[in-house]
Amino acid sequence: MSDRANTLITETLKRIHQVIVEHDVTYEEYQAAKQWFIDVGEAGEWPLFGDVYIEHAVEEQAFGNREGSRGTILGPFHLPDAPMLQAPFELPHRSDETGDRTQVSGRVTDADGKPLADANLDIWQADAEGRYSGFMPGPPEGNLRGQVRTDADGRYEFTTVIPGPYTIPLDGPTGKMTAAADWSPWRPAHIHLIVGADGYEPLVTQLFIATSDYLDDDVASAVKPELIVHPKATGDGEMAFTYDFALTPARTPAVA
Ligand code: MBD
Ligand code: FE
Repeated sequence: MSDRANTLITETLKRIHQVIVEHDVTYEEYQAAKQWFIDVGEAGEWPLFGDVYIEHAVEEQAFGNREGSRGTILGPFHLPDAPMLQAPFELPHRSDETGDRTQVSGRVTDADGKPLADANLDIWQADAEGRYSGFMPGPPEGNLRGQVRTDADGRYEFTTVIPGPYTIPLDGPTGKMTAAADWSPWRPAHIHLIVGADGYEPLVTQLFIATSDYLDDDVASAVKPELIVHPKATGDGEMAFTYDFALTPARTPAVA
C-alpha cells in the first residue's frame, strides 16, 4: 500500500508543481490558495468540494464501462437508514410540500432482463427549492428520503415531488471558488438512488428531470444522457415516469 500511496502522492504534487511553473504562480496566489484550503475545512465543505469537482472522474473510472444501467456520483447528501416505505410508497414529505407530484415506477432486472425480486431502492432528493433534509434549513428531518423493495416481478413504485435544481452554497469557499472561476454553481433537478440486490453490484445513480435547467451545465459533471427522464402528466393532476434498472454481478463476493 505504501508503494501505491507514494505513487499517487508524488504524481499529484508533481502536477501541482507543474501548474506553478507553467502559470508562474505568485506568492500572493499561493497564500490565497492556502487560506482557501483552511476555509474549506472550517466550513465543513470538503465532502461538498470533493463530490462536486472530483467524484465524477472516480465514478467514470470505476464504473464507466460496466454492463447494465448507468451509474453516476453519490454526492454528499445520502443518509443511511431511511425508512422502508409501505404501500402506497410515498416518500415522506410535508403536508404542504411544493413541487409536482410524480409517480415513479419500473423494474429491476439483471443484465439479461431477468427480474430481481426484493431488490432495494434507497431514494433521496432535494425539495422543490433544491434543499436536502438533514443538511439545510427548511425541510424537516427525513423529508424526501425512503426505501422501497421490488415485488416478485422485480417491479417497484413510489410517489414523490419533482425536485428543484440545486445550487452549491454561494457564500461558502466552494461557491466562492466557483464564482472566481466564472462557472455556474448549479446542478440540474435530480433524484438520487442506490439500487441493490443480493449478489449484485450496488448501482449508485441519479435520474435527471428532462425539463430542468442546467442539464448541459452541471457543476458536478454528473449528467449522462441515459439518466434523463421525461415525466408526463397522467391526466389526474399528477406526473409519472418509468425507469428500469439493470444490475450486474457483485465485483467482490460478500464477506461473511
Ligand atoms: C448534490 O445534490 C449532489 O447530488 C452532488 C453530487 C453534489 C452536490 C450537491
Ligand atoms: Fe443531489
